[in-house]
Amino acid sequence: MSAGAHIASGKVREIYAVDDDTLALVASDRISTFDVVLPTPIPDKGRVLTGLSAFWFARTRHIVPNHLLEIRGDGRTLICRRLEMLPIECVVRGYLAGSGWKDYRETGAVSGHDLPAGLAEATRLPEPIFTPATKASEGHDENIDERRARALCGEDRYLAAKDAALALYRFGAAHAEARGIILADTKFELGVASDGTVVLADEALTPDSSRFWPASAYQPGGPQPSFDKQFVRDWCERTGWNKEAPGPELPDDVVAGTRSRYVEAFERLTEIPFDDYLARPEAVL
Ligand code: Q0N
Repeated sequence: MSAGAHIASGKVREIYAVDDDTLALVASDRISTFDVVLPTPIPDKGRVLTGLSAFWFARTRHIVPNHLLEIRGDGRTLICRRLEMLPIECVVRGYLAGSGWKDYRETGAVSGHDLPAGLAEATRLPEPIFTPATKASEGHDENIDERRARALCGEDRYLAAKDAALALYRFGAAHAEARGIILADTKFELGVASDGTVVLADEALTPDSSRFWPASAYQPGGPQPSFDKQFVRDWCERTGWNKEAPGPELPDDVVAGTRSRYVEAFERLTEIPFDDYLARPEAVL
């Protein structure tokens, strides 16, 4: 790896400094479910997420510039431009799920968006909504209203981030829907370049930053199966695990089944054989 200081760790990714202006984002094969990182890796999961992110970065630069400079030959490392990060998570929801569904059920609104009464879980919203959240260093992000988000970012940066996030979601959701995948919601992180431009950072439109649902199973009125993680979740449920760390070791068939779901998401969305990506990661650019 490009030697350099370790800047940040997520549950499943690491960021290193390459130089003052440049970072290396490295995606591991770790998987988390029910908020716990499992002890068994899913081979190539980090490459699937890295390849998908790079694919979207290459195809959305007309919407908003992004931090990607280069994809490494290992398929799991993105070399990125260093930015001043905005202090909010830019979440866009096209469907009522997760904390959006929870907030709606409790209050009738999500991040200050009053929604029609009587919506069922997993309903498609009339229009996608921007539901910014705080960046919690531990525990769960909290949805915040537009006033708080604007105060945290500054007016101009907030509006640029909101417009970019909504346009990126619409682009990704339309692309995915045409390939049988519902992009229920997604989280973007944006930053500001030295010239003041708002720039897309982090990973984008991956199964780790989004809810991917198989369109073939879509049935509003309850929770939807996750395209990538349902197989792992179902197996974990059957073991009777209490969902506290440490999680269970996964058997080989669950590892293989989960890997093939990640690879299927990659191939459906990119229309590139995953083996071509492994041989030549720049194939997604
Ligand atoms: C940055 N994060 C949080 C681990 C990583 N381009 C950038 N410039 C400056 N800082 C960052 C980026 C990027 N990307 C982003 N920390 C620093 C991202 N976390 C999320 C969880 O996993």
